[in-house]
Amino acid sequence: MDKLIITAALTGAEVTRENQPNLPLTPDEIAEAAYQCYLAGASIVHVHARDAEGNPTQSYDVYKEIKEKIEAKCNIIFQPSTGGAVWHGPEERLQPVDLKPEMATLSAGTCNFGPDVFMNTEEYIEKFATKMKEMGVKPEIEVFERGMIENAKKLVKQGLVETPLHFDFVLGVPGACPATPEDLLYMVRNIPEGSTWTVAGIGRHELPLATMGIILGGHVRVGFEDNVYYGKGQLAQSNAELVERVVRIAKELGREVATPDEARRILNI
Ligand code: KMH
Ligand code: ZN
Repeated sequence: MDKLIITAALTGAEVTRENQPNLPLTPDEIAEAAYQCYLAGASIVHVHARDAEGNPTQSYDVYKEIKEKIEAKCNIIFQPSTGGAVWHGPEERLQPVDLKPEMATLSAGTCNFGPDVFMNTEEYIEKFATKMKEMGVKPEIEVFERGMIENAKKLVKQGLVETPLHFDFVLGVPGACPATPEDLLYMVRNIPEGSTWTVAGIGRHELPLATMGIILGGHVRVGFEDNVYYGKGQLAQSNAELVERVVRIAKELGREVATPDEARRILNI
């Protein structure tokens, strides 16, 4: 079994300081949170930028500042979001890909997202994949519903993404696929052979699905984007605290944790 890649999803687009007082928002805060997660054992950092008011932005300049600040501290893999917030348009969302990051997210279909719709038409998906291919960016294929795996397979047939694919199963978003163990197994059984995958359970599902990911040979994403709690009614102190817990569980279960360079080798980047 490969070593465990832990992704820290630090900020997201939906979480606010009201939900989580220690949410990193500014480039300095995001870079410091990334560094603390790196020290804790994360090898990828999934980044959503915020503007000066703390609102989600897909601004090239803000992502550039964050990327440079993280790179000045450590060699964690920088993975910007191209999902942004539900109201961002496709051109806006694609901006961080111009930074030629090692990875970026590629959402593989449309779904309900709480009261909203997270729009990823066939046209968007192909456009995003094409741009990432042009820029040499490894896509992490975000799967919120089972059919999105088929959309990813179509991209392979079209030559728009290279194999082996890397998936992130985001399970438990209200309005999309639930986060039961059966749901995760169903996803894992339907991806192309040789693919790698990570799992991000939303809210209280984060820890049980992370544990499943460790056992099944997948990888794990945790962080305030997905879950702001450490336990029922108890807010986590930091993103790093959530990473540290995954590292402890992995050790107890006999799974070693990957460094960023080991993660690069596992993901072929
Ligand atoms: N904020 C969600 C609507 C991604 O980062 O690629 C989309 C999202 C996915 O978070
Ligand atoms: Zn995200």
